[in-house]
Amino acid sequence: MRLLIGNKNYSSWSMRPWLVLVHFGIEFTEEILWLSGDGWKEKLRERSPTGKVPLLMAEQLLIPESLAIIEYLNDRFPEKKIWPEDRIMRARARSASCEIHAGFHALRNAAPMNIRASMPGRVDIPSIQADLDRLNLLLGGLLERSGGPFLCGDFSGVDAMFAPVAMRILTYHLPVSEYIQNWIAALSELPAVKAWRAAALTETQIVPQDELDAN
Ligand SMILES: N[C@@H](CCC(=O)N[C@@H](CS)C(=O)NCC(=O)O)C(=O)O
Repeated sequence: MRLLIGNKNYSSWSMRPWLVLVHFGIEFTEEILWLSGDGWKEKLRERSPTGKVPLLMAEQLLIPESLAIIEYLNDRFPEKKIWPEDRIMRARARSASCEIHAGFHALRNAAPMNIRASMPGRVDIPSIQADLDRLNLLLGGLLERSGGPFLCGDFSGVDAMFAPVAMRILTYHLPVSEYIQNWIAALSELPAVKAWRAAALTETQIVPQDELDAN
């Protein structure tokens, strides 16, 4: 099984299935396709049917889309319990995962993932306030119900789906509730998250469209 990903510093979508694979101890080979430099878009289109990463290659399948990859891993490795065991909790986890996959556009556009950067005050908070409010309500609700430390108790697919949001909160010092701050603290201690961030910090490539100060 191979996972094609983008730069660990920037590629928020790649981070999600990678965390699931690493955290749940599923063997795979990772391959990075840098999202900058001459002809990177063409190279990506040659490899990925959607022209995007992440892309999982497994059992003669090409599986694009982060959430679909996580669902495939859940089907193939049911013993790993990638989603919460409790059916009600699982429904909440999947619903929240779909919400971040399809929404939070203002937050995602205004605050691109850029792990190695520190840019407090660089994001116009009023322009993303509605997304921050929804985030506080959604994640706060999950954490309150589950009792934490992760969104549904133990680390699961929904934490992986929101992990890049945590990276954005850290980079731009976005104001969030204490519930979310505690969740980020727990997430930051997770070996898979530490490994991803450590690798991101070694990268030197620049993706200008994800650098707020380059725009
Ligand atoms: N909905 C997709 C989004 C994938 C995506 O947009 N990936 C970005 C990198 S983080 C990409 O490949 N961008 C290249 C491009 O848009 O040309 C998913 O969930 O995997």
